Amino acid sequence: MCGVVGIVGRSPVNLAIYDALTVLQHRGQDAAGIVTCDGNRLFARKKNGLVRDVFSQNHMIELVGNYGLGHVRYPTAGNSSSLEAQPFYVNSPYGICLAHNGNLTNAAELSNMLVRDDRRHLNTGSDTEALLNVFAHELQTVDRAALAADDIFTAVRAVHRRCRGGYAVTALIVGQGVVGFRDAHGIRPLVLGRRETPDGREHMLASESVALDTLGFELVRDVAPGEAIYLDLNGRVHSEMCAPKAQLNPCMFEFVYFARPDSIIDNCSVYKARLRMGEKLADKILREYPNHDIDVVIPVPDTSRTAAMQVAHHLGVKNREGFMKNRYIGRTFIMPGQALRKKSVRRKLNAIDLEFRNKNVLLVDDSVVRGTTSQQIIEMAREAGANKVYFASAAPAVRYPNVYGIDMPATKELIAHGRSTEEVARLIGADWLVYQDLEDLIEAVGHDKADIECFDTSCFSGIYVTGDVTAAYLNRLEQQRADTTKARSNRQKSLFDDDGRNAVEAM
Ligand code: PIN
Repeated sequence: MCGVVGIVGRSPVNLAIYDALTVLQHRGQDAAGIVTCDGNRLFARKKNGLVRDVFSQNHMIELVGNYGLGHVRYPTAGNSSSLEAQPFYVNSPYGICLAHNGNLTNAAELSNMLVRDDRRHLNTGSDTEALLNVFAHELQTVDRAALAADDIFTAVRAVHRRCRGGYAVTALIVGQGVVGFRDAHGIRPLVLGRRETPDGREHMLASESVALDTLGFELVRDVAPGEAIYLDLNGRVHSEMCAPKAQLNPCMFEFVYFARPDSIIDNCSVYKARLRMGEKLADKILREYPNHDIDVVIPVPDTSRTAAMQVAHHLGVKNREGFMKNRYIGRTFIMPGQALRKKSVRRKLNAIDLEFRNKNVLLVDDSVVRGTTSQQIIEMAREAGANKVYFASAAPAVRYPNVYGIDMPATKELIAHGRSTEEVARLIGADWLVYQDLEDLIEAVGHDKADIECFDTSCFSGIYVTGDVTAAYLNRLEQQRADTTKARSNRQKSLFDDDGRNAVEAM
């Protein structure tokens, strides 16, 4: 997962983009980048690391210009080199930069075609570079110095024809403005906002509405699936539907875990959706265990707190904080000659024994992916003196790989793949385990807005809304993910290993 932002302002946009990236930091902690444009010159800074570490005062001073883009990266298979930090740039035509959240499922075929037929040069294995080159190639056919909105929309139409998968994109065209578009299934989120300034109206495109709130932009609306928005340098907004048969299928995992609870995605409050997930989960617990003996509900920090609160309320039992998170956890130093330390939840979380001693506790987490966190948490609860330890997941069992931009482990590492709920409960050491039902999750999220008819629920259901995900593609992905896991564990063997709050690790 990644976060994107694009702003056309009336004064320098560097600080606004920086602030937006810090608010979107939860969407990716691997690399950050900003590109700004002043007249015909582009200014850029991008590097691996957190936003606060990538940009110094000096870098910020150099990012001049009234329009620009920003990106935070969450590494997906094979792109954690700083060469692949975004935004990407091509000098022809016009000078185009592009930042992308998502994953193209036909990146390999697309890259071959770009090199073989379109004579484009690709320098990395990144699908973002492929997407940018498709966009640039299509704009190349325009035979005039200044682009019209229609020229841009024609190029976006071609992008939708050629690219498959989930993508939310912001692009900057030198001398023209900023363009944003979302794939025809609306899998990845993108919102449009505006604010009035003494110098005139400014517009912003961002992955999540929380970035707009923080900067004093009002949320205008979500970019529709298949729609393109072009923000020109005179403060005008042009928009057009660029994909036939577009239909909204937002990614369910945004609501379950990734998005900030204070964001509104496709007109649905993430916070409210998580409250309803808690209510539905409580109903299921009552159905399956009408005579339960739970004394206390304890969330696994942080995401699950909202759902856990409602689980407790609906069960009519106490809701307590039982685990404290170390907010300042830093690197894991591995000294020469020492054995590699197992990544441990204990470095991050500490149990408040009093809340567990002699009690039957229900632990609530947003999801169970590998099951390693759940297993360690349950062990900690028992060591803290819990009598019985039950576990509830606000999401259904994760059994299939995500191909639309969420970096999940290889299928065989998903604890629920090919296993029943009872088998998973046994493996993680729970007295019993309850997963949210998929229909309940869909109702919990779809509640606010009747026109979200469908979701991308692939990692729970194995159904891929783009219809192009073949067994061969999944096999290739499995291989890549297994290689990435291997490469990561080799990286950990190096002397200094960055161990910040990393979503990859959390998954
Ligand atoms: C982490 C949210 N959440 C915790 C991410 C762990 C699955 N994991 C998904 C649970 S946070 S595991 O609250 O945002 O920090 O099942 O793969 O071990």
